[in-house]
Amino acid sequence: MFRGRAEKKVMEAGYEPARLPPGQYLTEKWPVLHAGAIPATDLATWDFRVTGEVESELTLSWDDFNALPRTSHTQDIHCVTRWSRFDVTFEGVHWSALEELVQPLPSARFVVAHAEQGYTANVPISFLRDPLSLLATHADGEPLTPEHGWPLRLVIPGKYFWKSAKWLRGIELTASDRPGFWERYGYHNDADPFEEERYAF
Ligand SMILES: Nc1nc2c(c(=O)[nH]1)N[C@H]1C(S)=C(S)[C@@H](COP(=O)(O)O)O[C@H]1N2
Ligand SMILES: [Mo]
Repeated sequence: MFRGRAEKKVMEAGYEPARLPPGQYLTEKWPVLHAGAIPATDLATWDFRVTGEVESELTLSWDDFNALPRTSHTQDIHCVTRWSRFDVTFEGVHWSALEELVQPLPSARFVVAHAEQGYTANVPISFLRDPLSLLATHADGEPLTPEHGWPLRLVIPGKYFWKSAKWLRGIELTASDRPGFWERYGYHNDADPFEEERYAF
């Protein structure tokens, strides 16, 4: 069976070649990618909001957020610019802890993640409920660095990494799907790396 150079490298590193989505290459380093500048964050004024199709909207301070139950898990990340990194361990709060507090309405079917400076990303609510999703404060055992989204980033499994908003400030539940920042620029709404859903056209 033909294997390209990227797959060969994955095998040489001791992984199943099928673990690498088509058109991607494996990187050991963790590249930094975002639009705009790294925001300056003051934890004293930072807050996190859950809004939209919920029984009760919620605003949490940094201390409130860190009092929520925590979990961690390991997964692969895939950027649409073609790098993939395997086995990144994220630690933070799972959406289920927030869902209990806000109680989504039956109309809540989609999510808009809101980050600093107006960055947004949209997913169906099922991706937030996925056991591998996370509102992450740590990666690989350390607090997130500013360039990787400190103090809080979203981690959405099974999608290109642009859905995983860095510098996350809120989750909005919506009844209908609303394209986020990259989706409005022509990136694919569904963004499944194994289907190579890179661009909408
Ligand atoms: N707030 C914000 N989050 C963002 C982005 C961005 O521009 N702004 N870029 C996305 C893209 S395209 C990728 S690949 C990942 C990169 O995360 P990293 O820099 O931690 O690797 O962040 C995503 N989250
Ligand atoms: Mo990306």
